[in-house]
Amino acid sequence: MTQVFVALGANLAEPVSQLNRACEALLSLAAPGSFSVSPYYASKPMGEVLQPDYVNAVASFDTELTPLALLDALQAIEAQQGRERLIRWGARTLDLDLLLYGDMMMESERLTLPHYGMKARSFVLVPLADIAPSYILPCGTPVAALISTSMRDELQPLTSED
Ligand code: PH2
Ligand code: MG
Ligand code: MG
Repeated sequence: MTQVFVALGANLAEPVSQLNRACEALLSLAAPGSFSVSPYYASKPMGEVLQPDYVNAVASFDTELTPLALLDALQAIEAQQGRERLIRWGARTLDLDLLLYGDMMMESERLTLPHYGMKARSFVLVPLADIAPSYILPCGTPVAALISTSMRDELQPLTSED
């Protein structure tokens, strides 16, 4: 059994509902009692593409799936929720990025672990630290050490009324 972290992001077709649905689907991949998800945050789009704001969160669970089987399962959930791969870094109904698979480090055509961009993204680090405050990345760096005040300022926590 391995603890994994998955980043969730959506900016089309009622993003909060997309994340709620995705959590239901992720729960079905998780060992009983192991699933947790961070609060949801609104965040400005990173990158050059003009697009709506995102809703982002991070989930964690234990699974018996191998990294590639888990990647397949994540992509199947994206597809179920209407994901179309049109423009790189463009708007999407649901993006599920595998951030961490235990301490595994790997680089292959389909999958890089840890996720290549995670150490610089507020919308990944802040929710990750919400659910795993003392987590130490496979490179030895504590997640908390990568979070600056300005990163927190980039994110707007959503309340249940949003
Ligand atoms: N995902 C992208 C591109 N830009 N910006 C934010 N704020 N959140 C995302 O999840 C995001 C993004 C491509 O995966
Ligand atoms: Mg992705
Ligand atoms: Mg992504």
